[in-house]
Amino acid sequence: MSDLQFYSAEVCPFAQRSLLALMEKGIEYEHIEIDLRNKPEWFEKVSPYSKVPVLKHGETRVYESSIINEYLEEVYREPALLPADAGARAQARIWIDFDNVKFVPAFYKVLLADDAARRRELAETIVDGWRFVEREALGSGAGGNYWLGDEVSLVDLAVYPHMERLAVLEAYRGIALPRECGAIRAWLEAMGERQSVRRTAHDADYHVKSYARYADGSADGTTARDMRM
Ligand SMILES: N[C@@H](CCC(=O)N[C@@H](CS)C(=O)NCC(=O)O)C(=O)O
Repeated sequence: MSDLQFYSAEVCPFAQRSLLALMEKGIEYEHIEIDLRNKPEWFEKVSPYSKVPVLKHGETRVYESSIINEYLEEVYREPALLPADAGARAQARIWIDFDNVKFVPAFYKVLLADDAARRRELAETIVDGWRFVEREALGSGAGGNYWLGDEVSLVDLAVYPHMERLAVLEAYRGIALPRECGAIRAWLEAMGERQSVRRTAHDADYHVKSYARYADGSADGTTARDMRM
């Protein structure tokens, strides 16, 4: 039995980020699936924020998907998912931060917002963010299939899960990737071919159904509460 336990939920894009890292590194782990609508009582002890993902490694407990991925990167060095050069590593972390701070909150808030003006403002933030990525990252002419070039990295694994869920934004809020974002589309295709993504991905219908309660305002979980703030 593995000394790594991973607490996950199939619907969760944050858990998917860390599943992708576990799979890309070929790490063996015990998968514990949590029903987020009906969390077991013991889960409060495992997860201080009452959220997935959580990783337990012997006596060590790590939560927050980006931090779990950094932990995996430090403990399981091969294959490396961050560049060796400190400057390039810093740039990778800037992109992960961009996703966490700019894109992901806007994704949830635009679904939860009931005010039309606020939705328009958040839609603009999302589309501007995509144009920024197209200009400064994927379409910047650096080359390679992935965010940082030829090798998949923690940036790809952090950003991909919410991008897999683009149909949710389109279905509920009419927000679509602009036509000129061809490099983002090519990146999504390249990601879709990876084994790790194939093993964790779901189709548009699944995602659209999963976010119905965000879009109709009835979501009452910890994530919805946090994102409403
Ligand atoms: N910032 C956290 C977010 C994790 C998160 O929001 N997980 C959701 C599922 S996608 C969750 O467990 N929510 C519990 C709830 O809504 O009650 C991370 O990156 O790990």
